[in-house]
Amino acid sequence: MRSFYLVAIASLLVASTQLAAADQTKTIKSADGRTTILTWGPAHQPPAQAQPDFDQLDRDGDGMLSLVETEAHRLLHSDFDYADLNSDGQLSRAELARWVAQP
Ligand SMILES: [Ca+2]
Ligand SMILES: [Ca+2]
Repeated sequence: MRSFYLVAIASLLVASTQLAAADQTKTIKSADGRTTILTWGPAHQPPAQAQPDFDQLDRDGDGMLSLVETEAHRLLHSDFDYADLNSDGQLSRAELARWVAQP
């Protein structure tokens, strides 16, 4: 009997967790025919990516980061042209530090 209660409580916990994590939607129709759809739920945040480690990314050890070397850090790679302040096709430590310090 005790195990039945434990299973029941565990099932309720799982169900309530799934309910809390799901987005909820409510449709409201006004008298003038307009429709408003409200959606709420937990904020969707992209997974955080660690700060780029210059020495780890600099695979050939030449002291600069090429576009190919930044492929390991998706955000830096997509922002490469912006981070490459002097547009020489390479990121120096100073350019990377400046990019990391950007808000
Ligand atoms: Ca390099
Ligand atoms: Ca550069």
